[in-house]
Amino acid sequence: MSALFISDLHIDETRPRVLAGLERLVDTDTREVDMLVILGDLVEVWVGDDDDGTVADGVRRVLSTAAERCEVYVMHGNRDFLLGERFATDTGVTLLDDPTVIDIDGQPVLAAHGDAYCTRDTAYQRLRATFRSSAWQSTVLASSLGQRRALAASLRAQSATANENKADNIMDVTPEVVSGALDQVGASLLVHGHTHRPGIHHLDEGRRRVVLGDWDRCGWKLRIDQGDLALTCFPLQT
Ligand SMILES: [Mn+2]
Repeated sequence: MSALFISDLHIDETRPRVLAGLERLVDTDTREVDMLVILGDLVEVWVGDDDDGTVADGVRRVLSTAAERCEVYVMHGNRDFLLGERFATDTGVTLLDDPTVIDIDGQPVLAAHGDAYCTRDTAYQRLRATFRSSAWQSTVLASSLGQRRALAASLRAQSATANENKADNIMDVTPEVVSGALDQVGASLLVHGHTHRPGIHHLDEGRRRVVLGDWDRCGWKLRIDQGDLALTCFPLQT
C-alpha cells in the first residue's frame, strides 16, 4: 500500500502558486497512491462550507479531482477547523479526527495535526480549546457569511502582525507528550505538521516522528510505500 501525506498548505488568495502546486500534485501523485492524507491547515482560513469565494471553490475543485483518483482524508488544523461535513460531501473526501490511527500495511501510523503536542504553549492551548469547542463553532457558524469573512479578516490582520506562520513563532512539540501518544496507540510512527519544521526524527525504541513542512518556498510531501518513508520538498512553480 502507498500513502501520501501533506499538511500546512495555508492556501489563500495571496499565493496562487500553492493551490496550483496542489493541483499538479493531484495530477501526478494521486494516480500512484492508495490514499492522500491532509493533516490540517489545508487553507489559511475557512469561514464555513457555504463559502462561495474563489479560494474555497478552487479547493473544492482540486480535492474533488483527487477524490476521484484515490481515497482522500482531511484533518483539521488550527486554521481550517470549520471545514465540515458539507465540504466532505461536496468533494468526496473523508474528515478525520485529530489524532487518528491509520493502518498502513498492518502498521499503525499515528497521524495528527501536531498542535495538541505543543503543550508548553499554554496560551495557544487555551485558544485551541476555544476554537475547537462546538459551542464556539456553532455561534460563529450562526452568523452570516459576510460577518464570518469580516471576523476572518480581522483575525488574519492580527496574525500577519504576529508573523504566526513562521516556525520561530510556533512552539515545538513536547517530546514526552509525543512518546505518550505513541505508547497509547502502540504505534512506532507519528506523522504530523503544524510546527513548520520538516524532518524525520528518530526516537527511542526505533520509533520515528515525521514532520511535514509548510508550503511556501516549496511544497512538502511524505510518501509511504511498502513501509519506506520519503519526505521531499518539490517546487511549487514549474
Ligand atoms: Mn497549524
